[in-house]
Amino acid sequence: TIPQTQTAAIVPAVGSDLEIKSQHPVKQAKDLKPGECLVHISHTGVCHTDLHAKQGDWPVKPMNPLIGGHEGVGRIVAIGENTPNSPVKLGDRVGIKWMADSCLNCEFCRRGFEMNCPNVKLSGYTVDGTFSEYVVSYTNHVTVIPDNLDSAGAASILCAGVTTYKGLKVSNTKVGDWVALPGAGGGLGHLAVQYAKAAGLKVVAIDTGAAKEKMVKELGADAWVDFKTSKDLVADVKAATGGAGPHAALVTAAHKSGYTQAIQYLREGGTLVCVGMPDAEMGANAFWTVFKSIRIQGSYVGTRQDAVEALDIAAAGKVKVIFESKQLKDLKDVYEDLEHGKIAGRIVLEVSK
Ligand code: 8ID
Ligand code: ZN
Repeated sequence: TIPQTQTAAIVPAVGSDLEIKSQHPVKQAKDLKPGECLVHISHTGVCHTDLHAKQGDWPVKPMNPLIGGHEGVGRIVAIGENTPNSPVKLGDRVGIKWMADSCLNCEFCRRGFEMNCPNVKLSGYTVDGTFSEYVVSYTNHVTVIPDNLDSAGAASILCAGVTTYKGLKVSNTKVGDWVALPGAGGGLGHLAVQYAKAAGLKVVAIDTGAAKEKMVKELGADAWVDFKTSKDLVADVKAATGGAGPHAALVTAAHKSGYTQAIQYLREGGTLVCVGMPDAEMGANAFWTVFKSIRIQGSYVGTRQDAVEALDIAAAGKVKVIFESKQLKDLKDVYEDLEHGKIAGRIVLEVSK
């Protein structure tokens, strides 16, 4: 049975403090529209994007009041009446990603740019997200979780995993190439390290602090550069790759400094994949971008298919989310730690049993 109320973490207004409400209403089965499903969330990851949403520091503003969260896993407990050809059924264990829904019929959806659909719904941004026990989602876009992947471990694949997997797909690299990963010790970055190794790439991990260094080395990074202690980061990254610089850089740093140096250390003909989203200029010099034939490529989450593939690779044991478990009520502290770069890997919240 579906309760009338639930616990949810709510941002009442842009930039204001988070409130944990225990009496938040649950949308009942009879009120679901066709194509909607109600998911009972067991686990959700916390992404730096959720912090951007809480702070309202992006040029595209979130709705408020807002329930954030877009790395959720749970069971479908209801499906809207008159939902045609639902690809999922009651009881299925599914994931909710940033892209909660898209029309599937416009030019962008047809071309595999679902995230750019003019009618896209963004979980935890333009529709309520996974920081609540029950969330309304959409049958066409929820992702079935492979049986041999546990929910806590699967959650962060839905954003951090999909996004870095897709970013590497568009990085124009092949087996044996070097990729630099500024932000390697964070939620996205530590999965980028693993997807890159699974793809046969050599990795220069760039981040700061002993905990992140230890983690990325254990995950297979071939070289490490600490961006805070390095005296000449560009020289150190080039040296790590035998002098010529990496073939690609996938930037998941949430600060523009992660971008500025990438153009400088990239190898001629290299690709800069932009994933981290500070609202800032990234400082690409026109002369060097041309002179070195650099390609600059934005990469925004991934499609439904990218989500299936990213989960399959995790289910095959090639990629594992490194996370610490916390509760929904701890979300405030998690945001603080994220803001100060204190989290190596991810935090995954246990929302319900
Ligand atoms: O679709 C997308 N493109 C997408 C999807 C999901 C998230 C983009 N994002 C964005 C988020 O909105 C955020 O801006 O990617 C960024 C990173 O998200 P995250 O991995 O969830 O954040 P984190 O766990 O805080 O990791 C960021 C890491 O960057 C390091 C920090 O130390 C931290 O470990 N870092 C920073 I800040 N500046 C750096 C620098 N100059 C740096 N590492 C290397 N060099
Ligand atoms: Zn995210």
